[in-house]
Amino acid sequence: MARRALITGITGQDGSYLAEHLLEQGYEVWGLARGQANPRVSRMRRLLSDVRVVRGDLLDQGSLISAVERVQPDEVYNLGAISFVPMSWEQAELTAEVTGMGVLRMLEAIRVCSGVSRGGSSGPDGQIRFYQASSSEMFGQVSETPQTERTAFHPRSPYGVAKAYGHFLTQNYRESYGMFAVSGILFNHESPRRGAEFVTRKVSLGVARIKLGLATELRLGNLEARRDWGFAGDYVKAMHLMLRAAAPEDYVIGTGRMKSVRELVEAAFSAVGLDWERYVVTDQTLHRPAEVDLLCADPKKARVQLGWEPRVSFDELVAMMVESDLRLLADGADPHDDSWP
Ligand code: NAP
Ligand code: G4F
Repeated sequence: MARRALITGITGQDGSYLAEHLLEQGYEVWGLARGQANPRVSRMRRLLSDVRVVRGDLLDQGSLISAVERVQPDEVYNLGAISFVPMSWEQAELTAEVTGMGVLRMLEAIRVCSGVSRGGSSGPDGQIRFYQASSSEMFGQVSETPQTERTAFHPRSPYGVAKAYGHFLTQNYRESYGMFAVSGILFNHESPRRGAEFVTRKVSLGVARIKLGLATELRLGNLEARRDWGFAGDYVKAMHLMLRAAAPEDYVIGTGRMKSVRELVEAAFSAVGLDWERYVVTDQTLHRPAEVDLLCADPKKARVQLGWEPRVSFDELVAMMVESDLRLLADGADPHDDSWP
């Protein structure tokens, strides 16, 4: 019988790539979707017609219990979150509820539905395996570079704090109840399906608009921040490998290479033969109350234990995103609502 996966955050970037990957592996894939008329559900259904949808919300414990009871999953991937860091200062309580407490509600739904009590559960094969989408934002003001599974957390945003809560809680349910519950500490990963609010997509869309004569400038915040950027399609494979591993462990997932926002901008403009300095305007209002200056993964454990390695390079990723946005805009699509290549 096919394995069954339940994915929260199915309408997001990672949910779409993970669903594609699991369908290719022969899984029956269910996506948890919220809202009575969420337009992102229709967008997801157009791309992924084989995904089955179950209604639920990370703010609503009962809905998660009902979803787990209905789907009877072998694996649950908790990707749902308020994931945009600046929004977490504006709506800190909502971020804590969805990104932090949502993890507790999902773990409780699994615990209650599997009848797991303290001191261990019925054994590894009867268990629902749980993946938590932890984030390199938990490292925040980093104490060492590169960051490993053992690097201390010093989150710099309400989002990072909420993710740290979810991370420790996942570890705690593993230790308290013997659950197969793991966290992937993923560094920034991007794609043509990335939300337009994140810097890589903002840049690829901005470059495409300028190239097509639809805009004359691109306003950005801190150009000196450095990130370890990879391709989302590579990273979802690591999530799956973590849940198929022999033992439940946490892993850092990234490329091990850092680039600045300035280098990102240079690469994106040069992909269409333009000089970025003629178009980019820096805007103080886009700077953050507390910045994470540099994030760089040490993904050695994932390479050695899971056999996972990123395939798409930074330059390939930037070119892929710019080309995709050029096509999208040339076709007249509006990247803010209905456009997933
Ligand atoms: P994304 O595109 O922003 O997707 C977020 C998803 O969360 C959407 O499907 C959204 O659904 C869902 N969601 C929001 N509020 C919800 C609620 N109350 N109940 C249920 N679902 C809710 O994020 P992503 O880039 O795919 O990232 C996936 C996960 O990985 C997130 O947890 C993120 O924090 C984490 N992460 C991402 C990165 C990265 O670089 N991409 C790195 C590290 C960790 P709606 O359509 O209903 O809004
Ligand atoms: O693309 P960003 O908004 O991503 P950020 O804050 O690193 O968060 C992403 O990655 C995390 C993993 O580390 C995830 F957990 C999280 O969910 C999300 O997916 O910003 C990247 C950098 C920041 O330093 C920001 O200050 O780009 C800088 N930046 C400069 N100008 C900008 C802009 N970011 C945005 N969004 N918009 C700008 O105009």
